Amino acid sequence: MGAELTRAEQPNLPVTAREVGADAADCREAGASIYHLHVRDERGEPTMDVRTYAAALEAIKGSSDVIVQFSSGGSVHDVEVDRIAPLELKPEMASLTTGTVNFGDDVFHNPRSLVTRFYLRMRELGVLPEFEIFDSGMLAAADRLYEEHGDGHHLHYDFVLGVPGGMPAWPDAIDFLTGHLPQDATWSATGIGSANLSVTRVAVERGGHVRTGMEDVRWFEKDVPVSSNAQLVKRVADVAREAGRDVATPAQARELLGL
Ligand code: KMH
Ligand code: ZN
Repeated sequence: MGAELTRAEQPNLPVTAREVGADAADCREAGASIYHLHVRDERGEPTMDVRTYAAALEAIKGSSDVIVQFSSGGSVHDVEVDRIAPLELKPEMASLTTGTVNFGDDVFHNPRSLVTRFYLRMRELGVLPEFEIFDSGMLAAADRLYEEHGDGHHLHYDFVLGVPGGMPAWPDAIDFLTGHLPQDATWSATGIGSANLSVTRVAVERGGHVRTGMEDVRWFEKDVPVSSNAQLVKRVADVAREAGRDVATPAQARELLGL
């Protein structure tokens, strides 16, 4: 998942601020309420450059009312000092992975000192973390972080299932993880790659929320490449409506998240 995808692999990936702003508006139209954001430089390479984040943020705010969630994970090659820097722009939310995990042949480094530092800075700046849970131990780590440093903010989690090295998209994984959530927490699930649709269905059935996007999914179905983020968002909205649920507006999502 994440910033590792290049435009060479996915020609429709939004790269410039203008493209990102237009993409956010399309996703909002399709039913998204939160926009998880990684940015890329003019060559399409992942970056944590603050000015690039600022330009993207401005473009999104100009085009829609979605909640903007910066990535604090960046790519597996980004270092701590760069990953924390964009938080100074005070997005409403930022992702926060609470432990280290193998990421295919790479390692996504999140030692406890980094996680604590990112968390404290987020709270100082009024940024709501979304705890990114790639494996069950990260849930316990998030609990400990909140016990030690929490200030009463709403707790929101995203279960990322199917990263090679993380928790697989086992059908019972969501039940296991949600069984260990604090009361009143909200959660979403993300199915990586071929697990995208099955994880979406389980999350919707269990009353959770869903995250999707081209950074996590390259194939819409067998031999059919994903054409846009909005295409994936629409599929989630369709699954929700078929199950008798509707999608939240950004205003409703802000209320749920205590923003
Ligand atoms: N690209 C991954 C190493 C996040 O945005 O916080 C991390 C990732 C999670 O995508
Ligand atoms: Zn990400």
